[in-house]
Amino acid sequence: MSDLAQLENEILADIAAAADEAALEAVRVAALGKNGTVTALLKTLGTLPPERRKSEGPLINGMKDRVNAALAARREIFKTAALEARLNTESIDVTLPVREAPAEIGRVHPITQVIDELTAIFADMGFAVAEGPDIETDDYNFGKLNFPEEHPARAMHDTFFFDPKPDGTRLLLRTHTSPVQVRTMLTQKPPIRVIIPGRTYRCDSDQTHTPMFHQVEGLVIDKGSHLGHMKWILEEFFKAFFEVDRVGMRFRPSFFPFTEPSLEVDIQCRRDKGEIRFGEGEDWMEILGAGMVHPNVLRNCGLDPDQYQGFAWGMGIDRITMLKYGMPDLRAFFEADVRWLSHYGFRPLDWPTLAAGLSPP
Ligand code: 2U9
Repeated sequence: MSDLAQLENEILADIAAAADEAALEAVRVAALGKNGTVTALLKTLGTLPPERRKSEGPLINGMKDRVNAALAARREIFKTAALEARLNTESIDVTLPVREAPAEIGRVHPITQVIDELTAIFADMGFAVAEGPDIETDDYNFGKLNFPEEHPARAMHDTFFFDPKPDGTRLLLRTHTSPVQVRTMLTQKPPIRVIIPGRTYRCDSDQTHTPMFHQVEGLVIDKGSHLGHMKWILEEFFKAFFEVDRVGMRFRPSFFPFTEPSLEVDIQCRRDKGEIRFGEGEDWMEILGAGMVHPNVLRNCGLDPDQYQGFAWGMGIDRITMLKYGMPDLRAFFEADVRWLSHYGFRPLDWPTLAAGLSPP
C-alpha cells in the first residue's frame, strides 16, 4: 500500500472512531489544519517537477476530498443523534392541563378598578386627570388652601410631618389631594375641569381608618360656574358609578377652610339585610364634601375671584369601593393577601368603559 493510501486509511479510521464533535474537529485539524498531514502533502506539490505534479496532484486532492466527505458524513451522524436525544428528553405531554397566561391569573386591585371607573365617567364629562407628589409643602397642603396658621383644622388632619429643614420649613405627606388643585390653578388657565384621584395620608388607624387611604377630588373653575353645575355633575357621576337610573341627593351645610359655602352631600339608599342599594329607599348616606372655592384660595392661586368662580368636591375612594363591591373590611385592602385579591380583584382585560359597562358582568 502506498504511503498516501495508508495515510488516508488512518485518517478515515480516526474519523470513524471520533466519539463526538470535539474529537472529530481534532481529527480534521490534524489532517487539514494549517499544520495538518494532508495540508503538508498539498504544500509539497508546488515543489515537484511538472510531470509529477500532474500525476500526484489529482491523487492528493482526491484524498483531501474523500477526507472532507468523511468528515461531513460523520458530522451529520452526530447532528442526527443530538436531535434524537433532544426529541427523547424534551417530550411534551399534551394531556397536561394548559397553564394559564399571566393576563388570566393576575388581578387588578379593586381600588385601581374604581379609579379606572371614575376616570372613565369624568372623562366622558370632559374632565382631565391631574396628579401631584405625595410629599408636599406645608404651603400647598394648608397655606394656599386658606388654613390659618395654628388653626385647629390643621390638627384635625393628623399630619405626618418630616423633620424641619434648617430654614424652619417642613415637608409633609399630603393629607388630601387638594394641593394638586393648587398646582393645577397655578399652572393652567381657566376653564379648568380636573379630577385628582390619589393616595393621601393621615396619622389615624382603626376599623374604618388606615394611615394611607385614597381620595378623589374634583375642581371646576370658569367664569360662570355655580353649585347647580356641580349638582348635575355629581348626580351624573353617582348614577353612572352605582349603575342606577336615579339617585336622590341631599345637601347639608358644612365647613371647610377652602370652600365657601361648604356642604356635605348625602345620597339616598336602602339598607336591606346587610346589603345597601342606592338610588332608592328611605335612608341617607353621607358620601362627599364639596363647596364653592373660597375667594382667598382663588387669590392664593393667582386667580381673580371677581372674574372666576369654581366649585370643588372630595370623597374617599376606599369607602365607595367597599360600598359598590360589598367589601366588609377596609384593612384587607392593604394587606396584600393574594387570596383576598383573587376573590375581590378584577380581571386585567376587563377595562371599564361607559360603552361596554363599567363593572364586569
Ligand atoms: C381647592 C379648593 C377646594 C375639595 C373638597 C372636600 C370638600 C371634602 C373629604 C371628603 C371625604 C375628604 O376623603 S375625605 O375625608 N373632602 O369634604 N374636599 S371640598 O375642595 C377643594 C380642593 C382644592 C383648591
